Amino acid sequence: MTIDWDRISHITKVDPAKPLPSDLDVLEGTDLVLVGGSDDVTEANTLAAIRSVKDAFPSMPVFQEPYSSAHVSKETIETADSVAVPAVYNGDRNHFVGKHVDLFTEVGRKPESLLGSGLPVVGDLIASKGVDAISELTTNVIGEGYVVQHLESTAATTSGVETTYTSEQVAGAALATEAFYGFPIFYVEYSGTYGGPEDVAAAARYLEETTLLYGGGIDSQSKTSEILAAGADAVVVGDCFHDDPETFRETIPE
Ligand code: 1GP
Repeated sequence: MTIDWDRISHITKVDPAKPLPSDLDVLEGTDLVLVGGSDDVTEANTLAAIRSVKDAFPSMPVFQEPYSSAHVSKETIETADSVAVPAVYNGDRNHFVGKHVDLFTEVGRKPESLLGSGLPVVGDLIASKGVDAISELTTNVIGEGYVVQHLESTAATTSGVETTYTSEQVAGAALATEAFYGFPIFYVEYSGTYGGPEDVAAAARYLEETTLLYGGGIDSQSKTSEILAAGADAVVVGDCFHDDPETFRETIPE
């Protein structure tokens, strides 16, 4: 599925470890669903959440956002429209390099039986289906440049974030994303609290090709509007989707 980012201004973050609201119709006004959380996520609950959303809204773009290669399988890659993997600029090394190498190592894993056989490095998939199968899979895996700006969040703890960035540094990370790393998404993450428009405005100055997302504490239409007016392409709404579907409806832009 090709995503037309110009048509996407509201994204729902569905935590696969939390129960879904009884009525999924609440998702009607959202433009894209990201399936991911920071606690108790598994490959199985991720797949179940992706399928529930796809069953209710077959044309809804659904991305998986894993925090470990253990959440990613051939099935999740094939069921989700994309697998968006966070690269946390202000996190520890594991969250900018380590987990990514783990993930791609997993995808192209060399089977035990071929070790030491003198054969070139081949993975399970290459062995069974050829190199094209690997490139098909990796096409659906994209990077998201992240800055995690709320130190009290689980996202900060799990990604080894000890200091937040100044708006100037956020702008620098945005520029690095656009001009150097080439991730298609830059994400200002305030998970659990509202961070206001400052970082978004700082980042937006440098982003032309890159999609700018903001998430954290969005619980009203005025917050959505403030963030979009500051230059974000879309807001990401998480907590209130699970906790308060009525408030969630109010976050959808008109
Ligand atoms: C979390 O950015 C998202 O990853 C959304 O944040 O849960 O605070 O809405 P909230």
